[in-house]
Parts: sequence; C-alpha cells; structure tokens
Amino acid sequence: MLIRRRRGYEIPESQVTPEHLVLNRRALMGAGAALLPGTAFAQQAAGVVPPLPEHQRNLRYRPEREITPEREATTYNNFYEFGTSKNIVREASRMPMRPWTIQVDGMVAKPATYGVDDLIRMLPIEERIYRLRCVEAWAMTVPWTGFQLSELLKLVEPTANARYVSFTTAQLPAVMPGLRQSWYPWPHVEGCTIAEAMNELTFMPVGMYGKPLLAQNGGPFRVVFPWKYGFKSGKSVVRITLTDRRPENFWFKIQPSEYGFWANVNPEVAHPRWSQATERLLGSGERVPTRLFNGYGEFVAGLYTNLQRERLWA
Ligand SMILES: Nc1nc2c(c(=O)[nH]1)N[C@H]1C(S)=C(S)[C@@H](COP(=O)(O)O)O[C@H]1N2
Ligand SMILES: [Mo]
Repeated sequence: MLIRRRRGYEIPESQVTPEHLVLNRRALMGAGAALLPGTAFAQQAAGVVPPLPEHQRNLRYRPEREITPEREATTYNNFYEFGTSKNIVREASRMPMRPWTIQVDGMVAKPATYGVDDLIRMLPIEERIYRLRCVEAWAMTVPWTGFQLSELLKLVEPTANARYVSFTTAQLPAVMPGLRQSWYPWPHVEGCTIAEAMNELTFMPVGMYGKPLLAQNGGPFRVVFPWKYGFKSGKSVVRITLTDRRPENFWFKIQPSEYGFWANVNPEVAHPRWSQATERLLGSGERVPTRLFNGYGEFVAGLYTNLQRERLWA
C-alpha cells in the first residue's frame, strides 16, 4: 500500500510533528484498517479524500490550555453507530468517506445537496482550536479545520419561520454494527435553535490537526458546539434540516431526565449520576475545573438571557 507523505503546507507545522503522523498511522494500521479496500483510511491514502486546501488558524478562539495529543483525540471516541466502547477506530475506518453529500432542506428558500468537497471549495475554511467537554467529564482541546455553519446557512437562505436546525448522521448498516442495537433511536439526530446555529462559534469541521477529518471523529463532516456537552456535536452529518419544531435529539429520547435539548456546560449543575465540577484532560490525565459554557460565555451567554425557565444545563 502506498503511504503518501503529506506536503508541509497541509499541516500547520507548529502542531503536528512527523512523529505524531507516524505513530498515528502505525496505530491505525495495527488496527488492520489500512488493509481494507474502500475504507476511510485507504481512501485517504489513495487520494480519494483530497488533502485540505491551504488555510489559516483563526486566533480569535484561544485554547487557553495545551492541545490534546493527536493520538489521544483520534483513538478515544464516542461514536455509538460503531459500538459503545471508546475504541471504535477499526470499525469506523470501514466507513467510505467519498462520495459524501449533505442535504440541506426544510424551511429554506434554496434547498440544496452539496458534495463535501464542493463545500470545502465554496466556503471560507480556517483552523480553530476549541475545547470539547464530554458530559462524561473527559475533555480535549482540538485544532479543527472547517467553516462556520452560518456561512452554509447563508447559501440556502432560511425562511422567517425556521426556528431550529437539526443534524442527521449517516446510517450505513453495512459498516455500522451499532445500528443493529435496535433499542437506540437511529438515526442519530441532534439539534439547536436558529440563533445557536447562527452563532459564530458553531463550526462544521472537515478536518482535524491539519488533515481531513477521520471517520472516528465524525469525518468527513460534522458539527461542533464548543460551549455544549459533546453529545450535541453530531458526527458524519448527511442532512441539515431547518424546521419550526424543536428536534428530539438522540440522547433526549434515550434518557430525557439526564440529557436535554440545551445541554450547555455548567460546572454547578451535576449530572444525576455524577458531578460536573471538574474534567479529565485526554493525554495528560490532569483534572481541571470545568467552566461555565466551557469558557465560551463571552460568545454565547447572550443567547440564553430570555430563556431562564428552560432547562439550559443538562
Ligand atoms: N452520530 C454520533 N455523533 C456523536 C456521538 C455518537 O455516538 N454518534 N457521540 C457524541 C459524544 S457523546 C461526544 S463526547 C462527541 C465525541 O467526539 P470525538 O469522538 O470526536 O471526541 O461526539 C458526539 N457525536
Ligand atoms: Mo460525550
């Protein structure tokens, strides 16, 4: 198999050392992923998944802590479509990443279906380092490459009655063993309000650590809400729908008393089964205090001033 060395400009040099790259590839190959034709990893190596175009880091979003080692962020995952363990790399790497289309529909003037590579060409992509806080109390700090959701929504022109946005994950039974667990409400759907969708923080990653987004992290295309618990950040999105009805999200359907619609990070509001006061950083294992809105209050607190009666925190 051909292992293509990436050119320097494809990787923000300060973040990714050749050692990381080698280690990560070895980990994946050890999992047997590279040997399966048509898989995410093989498709990337064969150039079916093109490298990311040149882009810059946006320094407006400061990480305020160390970037998580790439290897940790790409091997410790929650992606129930591939299984309930944290180690789903082998299963996820069977997912074909191209062709990949995203349907944008519902209450929009110009519904459209886009190929992921067309979106990458059409929209301004940049790198942003965001903190991500899982409701289970682990956390990571990741350089994502992508575009702001608001830029995509501009293309389709939401109508005045659109109040919510939902994100639907691909359902590929041939490669997703988790779908056979029929007690889960597949497909995975997540949602937010239109104001949250238009917020500058709401980001649609197509890459991570300067490279195309790997399947286990929700490649080729996902959403990230850095101020909400990680379960809101739906992976491998194939459909974005604008609607006037609040979407019933996946985890809400499974356990409404534990996982609500808003799910904003708040260290003072405990999960029914554990405290949310601190979090464990992937990589170092260090425990650090959790911050209100995961530290993004200056960008998002204003979204919630008239919603005090809602269950905003869990
Ligand atoms: N489709 C789908 N999206 C998902 C999940 C999932 O199981 N399926 N898990 C969520 C949870 S609980 C978290 S914490 C993040 C984890 O993202 P990561 O694996 O890239 O760290 O993805 C979220 N998105
Ligand atoms: Mo999570």
